[in-house]
Amino acid sequence: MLLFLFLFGLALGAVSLSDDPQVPLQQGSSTTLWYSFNGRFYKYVSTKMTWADAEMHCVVEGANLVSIHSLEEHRFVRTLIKNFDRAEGKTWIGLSDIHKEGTWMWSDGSRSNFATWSIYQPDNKNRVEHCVETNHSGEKKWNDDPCSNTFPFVCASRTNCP
Ligand SMILES: [Ca+2]
Ligand SMILES: [Ca+2]
Repeated sequence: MLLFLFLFGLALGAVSLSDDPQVPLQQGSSTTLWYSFNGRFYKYVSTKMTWADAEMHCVVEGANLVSIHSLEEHRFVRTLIKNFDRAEGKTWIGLSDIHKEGTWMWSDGSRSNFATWSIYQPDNKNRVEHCVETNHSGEKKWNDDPCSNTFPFVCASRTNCP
């Protein structure tokens, strides 16, 4: 298993991401670099897309929009984004309630067992907010937004085990 992950990492050209936001990451073309964290691989894409187009972009590369399952993973994703976007702008993640209002699902099919919403969110404003961005407001947490908005996004490989 470890050998597999190692080879998988090599195949993706994965590099380690420092947890320290002050330490610059090894940077390069965001279309080729994947970063590893706890056995999964993550990529920031700076091109602004709708939530669905962002998801399809990730799927073509064998991934999905990122699912986040712990505070540590949330911090890792925030650091990854910050490394490419110093302004820490709004960025799509893989959470949505587009299938059923108020029922939050990750696009990679993983269980929704963690959330870090900004205050007063999710609010389903004007009843049209079904897709989730991170780096909302000063808190840099999550907010539901119209899926047709265009933001940069983070892809991640799927989890291997249920
Ligand atoms: Ca909604
Ligand atoms: Ca909202």
